[in-house]
Amino acid sequence: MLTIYSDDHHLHHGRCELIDGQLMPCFEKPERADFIRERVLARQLGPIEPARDWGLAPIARVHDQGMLDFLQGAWARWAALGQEGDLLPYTWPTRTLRQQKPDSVHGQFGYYSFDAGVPITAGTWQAAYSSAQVALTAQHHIASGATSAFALCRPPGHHAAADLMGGYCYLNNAAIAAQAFLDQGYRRVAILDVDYHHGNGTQSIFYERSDVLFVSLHGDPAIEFPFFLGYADETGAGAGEGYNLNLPLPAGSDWPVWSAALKQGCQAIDDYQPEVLIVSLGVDTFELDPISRFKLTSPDYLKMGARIRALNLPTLFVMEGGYAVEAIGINAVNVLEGFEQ
Ligand code: Q9C
Ligand code: ZN
Repeated sequence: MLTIYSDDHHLHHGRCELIDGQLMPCFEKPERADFIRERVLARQLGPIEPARDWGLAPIARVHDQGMLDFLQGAWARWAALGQEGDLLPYTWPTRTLRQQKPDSVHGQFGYYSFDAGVPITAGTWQAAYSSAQVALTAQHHIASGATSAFALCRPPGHHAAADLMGGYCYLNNAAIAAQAFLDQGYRRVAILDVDYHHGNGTQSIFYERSDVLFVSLHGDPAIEFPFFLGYADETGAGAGEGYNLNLPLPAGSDWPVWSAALKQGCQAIDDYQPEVLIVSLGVDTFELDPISRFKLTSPDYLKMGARIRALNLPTLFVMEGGYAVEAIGINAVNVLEGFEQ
């Protein structure tokens, strides 16, 4: 399988996030993609090619121009104020507050984010832009006839909505790729999100549309991030009614529980008869993941890949989460190897 990769992800390295009342080093760090790349090489999965530059237009097909302008320009505005530490949002326009964009960089960051897990550093825009180009380059290979491709994206994307960043995500790589397929003439795209966390951004982008089926397996939002979306009764709206399937699972879910939900999700995808499948590939379902509560083992990821292959669809894998860095390469590449066998 072909892997698309850009070194630009190193340009994004946030310092800290707030967890359990403590400032901790960011879990979403450059080593994640480095370990995956090393595993792709070690297992001889296939060639690794650089991203091509498809410009901003395919990104702007999904994201709000105001948010893109903010993300692109935020660091320069912050640095012009004499600041050097990471830019982090800390106030949001929630209930009782006005839903309008303020003038200041902090006010605008709150306007375009839903949590504090999105540090902006000097290189964040370039890294996020290149991550989207990685997804678009892999998308191009599939549209050109490849049956599979791996977009080794970092930073991840599935929590990012059209005009909101959050959950370590800035640009929604999977959604940008899905929209690119549609803009190139595809009529039905399925997205299977296997990251431990609900893909709230992806869901929201396509919630009222029938041309993208979104299926997500994730920790029950009643007890898990992102808390405010991802429940089973979210089935789509308007023209999108029936094209959103959430499969929330309890803490402690292991392969028997998880794979039963995968079977249900795959049935829905099969029924939809898509022309292409995008897998939002998070491996934070791993038993040793430091911020998650599922119990998948490394061999389980081989079975996951095999089950996805049985859908018999051209398949674009887009990297999302996974924070047990020593195992992230093994687990992510196991999915790809399980798919190929
Ligand atoms: N105490 C992705 O996997 N915060 N994002 C968790 C745990 C947010 C995860 C805090 C987790 C976001 C792409
Ligand atoms: Zn996740």
